[in-house]
Amino acid sequence: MSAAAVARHRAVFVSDVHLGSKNCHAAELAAFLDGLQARRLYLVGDIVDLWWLAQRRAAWGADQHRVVECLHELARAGTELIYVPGNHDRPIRRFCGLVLPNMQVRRRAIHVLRDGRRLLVTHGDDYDAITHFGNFQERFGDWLYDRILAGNRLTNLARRRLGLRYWSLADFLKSQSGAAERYIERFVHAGLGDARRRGLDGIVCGHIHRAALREVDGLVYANDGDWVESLSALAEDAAGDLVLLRHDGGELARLPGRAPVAAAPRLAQAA
Ligand SMILES: [Mn+2]
Repeated sequence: MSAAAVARHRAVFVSDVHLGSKNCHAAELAAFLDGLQARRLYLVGDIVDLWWLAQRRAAWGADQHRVVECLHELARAGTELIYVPGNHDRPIRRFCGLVLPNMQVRRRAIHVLRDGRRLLVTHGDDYDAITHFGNFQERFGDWLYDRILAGNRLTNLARRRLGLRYWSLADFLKSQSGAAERYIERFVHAGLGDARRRGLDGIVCGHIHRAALREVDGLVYANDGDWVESLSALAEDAAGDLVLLRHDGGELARLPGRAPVAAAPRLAQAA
């Protein structure tokens, strides 16, 4: 029996790694992946930061190599890798539908929990259009973010002149407190609305660099966080509980799985 078949976790979700950017904690991620036993590993977008890799300042050394190696090792050990690209690795969306042994690229996925509930797995940038409104500062921040993500050379030049090494949405949100909370709530509800419209029981996403695990109106909202600041991942353990994990294995939050629905009593056979 392969290691993955007797895994501790039914599934693990990781996003917003930003591999290639100076802000990625690649060593911690490699250590986390090294000890991982999972049947399935979802890479929920912004895994490789292609915007950074396109620049000479890209950070790519032994730790970054080790992350890629760990992913290969997991696939070899039988873990099924499902890559759902985000906005920093958007070009990889061209490969959506690609299925390799133990590796798939999907625009979005559905994860079925042990208790049968089905969760939408998507990066979350699809909700930008819904969440991006509000006061001027928010709009300016979003505009700046989009320009940077778009790799606009003039913006990058301006950014360098201003001494901004990396414009972080998380930092921006923190600097806004009240606006940040409103932004996050809009994001949560946009995601949950999408899941509900698809007839699903919740969502697993990333993108906003805010780890979270909670139930809202009977739906699951899980954000696996990032490897820039929170260094967190989401897991469904062997018992079917959802767990928000810190890189060192510490537990940030837990949402117990539901008792499986009892089989409906058999109807008496007509005589
Ligand atoms: Mn993103």
